[in-house]
Amino acid sequence: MIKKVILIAAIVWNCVNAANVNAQQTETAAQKNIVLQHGAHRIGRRTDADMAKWRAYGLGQFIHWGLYSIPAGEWRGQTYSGASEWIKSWKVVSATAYDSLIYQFNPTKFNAGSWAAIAKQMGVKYVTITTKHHDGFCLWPSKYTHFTIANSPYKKDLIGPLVKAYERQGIDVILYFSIMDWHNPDWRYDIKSREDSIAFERFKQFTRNQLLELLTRYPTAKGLWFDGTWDKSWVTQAAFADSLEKEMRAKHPGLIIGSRFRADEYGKRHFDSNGHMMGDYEQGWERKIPENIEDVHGNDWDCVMTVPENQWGYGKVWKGHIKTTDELLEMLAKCVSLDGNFVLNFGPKPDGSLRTEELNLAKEIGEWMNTNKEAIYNGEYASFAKQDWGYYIKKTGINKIYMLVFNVPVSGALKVVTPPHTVISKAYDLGNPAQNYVPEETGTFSCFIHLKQQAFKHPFVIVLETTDSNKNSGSQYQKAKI
Ligand code: FHN
Repeated sequence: MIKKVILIAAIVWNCVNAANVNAQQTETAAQKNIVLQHGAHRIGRRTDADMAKWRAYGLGQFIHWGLYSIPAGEWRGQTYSGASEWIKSWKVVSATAYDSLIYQFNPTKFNAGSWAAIAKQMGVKYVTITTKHHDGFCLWPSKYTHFTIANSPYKKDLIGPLVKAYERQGIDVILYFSIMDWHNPDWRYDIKSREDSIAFERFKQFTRNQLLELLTRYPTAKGLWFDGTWDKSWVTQAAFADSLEKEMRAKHPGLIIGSRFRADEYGKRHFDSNGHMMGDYEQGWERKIPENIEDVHGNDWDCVMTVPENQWGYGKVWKGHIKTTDELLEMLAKCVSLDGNFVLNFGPKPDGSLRTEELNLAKEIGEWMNTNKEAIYNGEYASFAKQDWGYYIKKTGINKIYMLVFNVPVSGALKVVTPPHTVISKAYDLGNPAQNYVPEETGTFSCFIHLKQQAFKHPFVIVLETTDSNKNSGSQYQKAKI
């Protein structure tokens, strides 16, 4: 039965993933005016300091760690495709066999300080850690279930040391929590009988207890990152989820919660039946990035990304295309240029060490960030017409525009079209400020920046210092009369 339910959940998950959440918004944005008790409680962005800090992060790290790191995508000598953290839902593994992995989980090489130092060197400003994934195994010693780290050979809390170590490095912590819980006998995919309903009521209380427990134990965490909220059982709990959200926010002022937590009374997730985003930022950008600023509808958002195609927990074999450092940097640049954050996933091994590929990526991203972080932190959408060479990022309060260059044209000439009344007063390399460029004017509000070399090993950043001007389109540049 449990297997069947898990399988259905897996199918639903795939469908949910396939559907573009953003399209959902466009559909509902016909500005209906449905009276909702449990829809969005705020229209537009949050304006407080906690959210401003979140918005400025730029780069984040995701950590998926749990029992699934032991089989790591393999069972009885066979390798399976699909995300390794979903192995319990596959036909090949029995629930008992999976849950018994708790007796093997002993991450003796785990060192919170060294994970945090790696993240710091990478330039990460926030980390999202799985406290409990869909399998229900808790990395903290929860009072409300035996299925926790306390009953593994390791015995000790993992979340506490991680929170401390990351915060010591100046990195904010967000706690990931899956509502869907394959271990809890009271969890249901759907509620079809009175028994289901009674069991699910118990499950709701269990969920509430665990969430309040997390906020009590780790009061410095900045937010909760919800997952596994697509099941029919949960999307019909609008009143309960809304009241729980209010309770959590009252307990933890400033708490940041994304759009995945709850549905409105019509079962709409992320965006309510009037098309307004629920929660503090849009969580629909999983392994995809918006194309343009219209796609984000003025909302805060972050993109969570895997290194291989779809693998969050540790998998012994990474199949398919493995993203390179430069590809990931381009994703980071694109996200920040469209007012979002970029969060890269890591799947630690069961012994607590990190795989070499991830260590190398962290190192290389960190090296690039070391030179170019000024263009990423606090970065915003720049209102400059997009060009094929890369992305513009601006910063509020200073007259600087950053050109993040990923594709150098064979001509070596980077086209820049400025918004009217913006003039470039200075242009130079962020990594080498002595390297100045004199833009060649090609129109009233356009120019070429001529690069001085043709070959580049890595993406780079050119800074444009700008001033306002009254320059108008008179003189030599005139529109064709057609
Ligand atoms: O099913 C999970 C998946 O395993 C992973 O945790 C990702 C991370 O965003 N979230 C779910 C799918 O949306």
